Amino acid sequence: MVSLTENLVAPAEQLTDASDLKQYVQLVVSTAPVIDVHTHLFPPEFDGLFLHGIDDLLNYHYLVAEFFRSTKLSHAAFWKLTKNQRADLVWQSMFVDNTPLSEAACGIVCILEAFGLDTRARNLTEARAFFSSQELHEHFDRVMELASVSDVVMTNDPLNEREINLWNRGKQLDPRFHASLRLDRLVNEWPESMFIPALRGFDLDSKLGHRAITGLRRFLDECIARLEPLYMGLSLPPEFMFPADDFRDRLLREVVMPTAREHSLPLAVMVGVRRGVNPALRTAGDGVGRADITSLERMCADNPEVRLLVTVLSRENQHELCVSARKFNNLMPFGCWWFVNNPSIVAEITRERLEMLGPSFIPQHSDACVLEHLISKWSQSRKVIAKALSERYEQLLQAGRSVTSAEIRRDVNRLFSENFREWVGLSATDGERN
Ligand code: RAT
Ligand code: ZN
Repeated sequence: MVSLTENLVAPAEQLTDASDLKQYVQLVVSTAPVIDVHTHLFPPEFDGLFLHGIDDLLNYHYLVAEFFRSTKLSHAAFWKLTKNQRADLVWQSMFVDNTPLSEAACGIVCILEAFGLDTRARNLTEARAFFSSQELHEHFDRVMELASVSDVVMTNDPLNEREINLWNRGKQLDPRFHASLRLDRLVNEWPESMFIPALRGFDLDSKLGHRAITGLRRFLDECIARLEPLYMGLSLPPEFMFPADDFRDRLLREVVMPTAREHSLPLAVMVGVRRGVNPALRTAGDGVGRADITSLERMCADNPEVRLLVTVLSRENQHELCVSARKFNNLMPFGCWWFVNNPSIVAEITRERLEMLGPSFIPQHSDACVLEHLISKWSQSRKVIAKALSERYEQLLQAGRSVTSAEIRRDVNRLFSENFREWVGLSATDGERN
């Protein structure tokens, strides 16, 4: 990982030439270590959950959704195939019979290229041989290095028995991995969620009586003690309202927010996903809807001592979110999520955030599901962020203020790491929470 302190330009040197400035910003942004604040990755020791290699990459739901636009195969027939058979089909259709023009497809090309593999291969023989010959831990280190990712935040579902069993094995976690406690099922699916085995023994009742609330608080306390998450997380549908007369509202007010306050744990809210729009697509079947940002504002106003990390899925909500962040300094916008993680939209969102919030936001997360996504997603994001940032510095220059190389590095460090570290209380030296 190239250090940002590397003395390529003297720290106090003012960059007064627009093309030097652009080049320097590009260099700094392309190499700066980044904390990936929201992923679906697991460390290699989480057997079965650690996804990597060409077959997992080609089974990524972003690609699967697109594959069905160019095939006559039925969904049912596709899901009957093995993972490798599905990967073969996706490759043939999207990379051999068609040009991989989409962002998700182009990402695969970027990954193959990073490892010197044939991006025009007729089949997956070479790629499979390469990935299966890699020692997992070495490969993991290499990917982190190539992507210049210093830390990865996982998405950990405390109701997922398989995952909890892995945590219970008590293995030492790679210090670059951090947990986040995902509360979707608990909060969005009550009262059905009370029957999930992980919640047995917590004295629950469907109406959420006093004992149930105490039981759920105890459950979260225990999860926090075991996983030491950096934040709690929740995705929400576009129709989410706050306040509301429903179980979700009570769970938020009586369980989640008090837990956030007691443990000084931020809450990440990800708003605008319509789950299961086309169930036949399985994990690829979710859609998007425009959310009510005033509900988020009311959450911020009612809980001034809770730090919220917020991302919204609809392009139409992005500008409103910037305005809300200007009103509530307990709201930290983060990332360009899922359907808005496309260069054209990332460029637009990053520009408006820089214009409206300066360096006080978290520009991107990868949402990587498969290890090597870190390479493709960060490579693309860095290009777009560098461009947006250069434009701001150029504006400054034209307005009459040059910047120094040290200032550029400071800004990038803040955007890529420090804003998150400060928000969640993660120290830079030892990976420990403050
Ligand atoms: O972007 C994605 O991978 C989605 O499928 C979701 O996982 C989403 O990011 C989420 O965290 O709910
Ligand atoms: Zn996600």
